[in-house]
Amino acid sequence: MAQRTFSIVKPDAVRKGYTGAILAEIEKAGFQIAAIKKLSISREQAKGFYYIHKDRPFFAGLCDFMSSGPLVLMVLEKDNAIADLRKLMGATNPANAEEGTIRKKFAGSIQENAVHGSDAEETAAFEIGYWFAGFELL
Ligand code: 3AN
Repeated sequence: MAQRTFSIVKPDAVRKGYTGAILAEIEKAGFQIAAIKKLSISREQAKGFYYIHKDRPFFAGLCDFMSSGPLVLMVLEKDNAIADLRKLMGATNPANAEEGTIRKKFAGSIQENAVHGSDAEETAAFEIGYWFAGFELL
């Protein structure tokens, strides 16, 4: 059965004009875009989204970065969507990302790493609900 995951084209990739190319990679890999929107988020909204990382040393910088410009929020659907998107994204640090992955192609650094993808079913449910209202997912 199709599974849903949550993804972001982060501000670095939007700024560099990679949105379309990243969406093309995602669709080529068999994902359906169930919902999508482009917006700028506040630092407070970024803090709530990344709350799980609140004690990490990179938290403040990460929230500044995520609120530094527009981003593209998406709900993606396919069989095994969560694991398959993580594979397509590549390692958090683009220096360690495999050839052919989105981060290898488009990410600049461990922080400005072009895309986000949920890491588990519970996080996907939280993240989808954080950014999308029920009526946007009909
Ligand atoms: P992923 O996005 O691969 O699941 P997480 O969940 O460990 O990685 O980290 C969330 C986000 O925090 C990353 N996408 C990246 O933007 C940022 N990040 C993670 N580790 C670091 C780090 N060591 N230094 C700076 N930013 C980091």
